[in-house]
Amino acid sequence: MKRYAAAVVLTLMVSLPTSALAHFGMVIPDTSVVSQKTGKQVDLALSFSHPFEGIGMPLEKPAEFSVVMDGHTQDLTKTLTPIQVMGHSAWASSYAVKRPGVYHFVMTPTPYWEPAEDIFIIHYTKTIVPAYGGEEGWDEELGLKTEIVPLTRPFGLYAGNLFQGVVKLDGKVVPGAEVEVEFYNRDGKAKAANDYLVTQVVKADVNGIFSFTVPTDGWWGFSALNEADYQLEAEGQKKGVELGAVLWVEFTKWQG
Ligand SMILES: [Cu+2]
Repeated sequence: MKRYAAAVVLTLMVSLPTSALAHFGMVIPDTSVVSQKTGKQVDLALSFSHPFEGIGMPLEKPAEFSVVMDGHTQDLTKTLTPIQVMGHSAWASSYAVKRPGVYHFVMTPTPYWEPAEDIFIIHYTKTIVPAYGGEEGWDEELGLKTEIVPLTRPFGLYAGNLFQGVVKLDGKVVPGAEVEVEFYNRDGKAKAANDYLVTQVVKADVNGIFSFTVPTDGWWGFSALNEADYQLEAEGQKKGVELGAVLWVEFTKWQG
């Protein structure tokens, strides 16, 4: 019996893809740019998922969901309604954009207890949507606990563009920060020839700056991971907390 159990554990370890560990907070709007053509309404889906593999996890109602424009924050937490994303509980919000500008949508989830990794996970997740030609403020730092501040304008991007950002934790740059990158494989058409191709990894330089060339069109998530300087309690014990700074960016196919 014992040998059988050991064999089962070994099999699980061997077959568990490395990517099974790459969770991503997700904030995905139905349009990456608001214009007269799209109309003023932006519908957003908030989830906690494995975006390439299409495997969902339950997302409790976020502690906060807000939109920041030109330094002003508007709390949208009350607008959240339950939906399903990848077969798990997720949240929807809707926002009417009335003025030109750059709108930063930010989700602060409640801590997610992950027994498989023996840690809590909190992914501060944002996406940045410009409206009616507005462009000021795309590089704004919001002052989140941890945050990717874009160095490349995070909209109006082509597939094949280089994307750069700065990883910040408590307002300070994080030299050598690890950034996981994953494609939102919404229609499931993308296939990974091996597990390393599900989640790609880059490291920030000494100034906390990371660079990634995006190979194809669609939504791409960048997730900078750091360990919190505090612990939370689970199963009667103090446990570590993984803080993720996640940014979702859409890249568009070249036309012509
Ligand atoms: Cu997971």
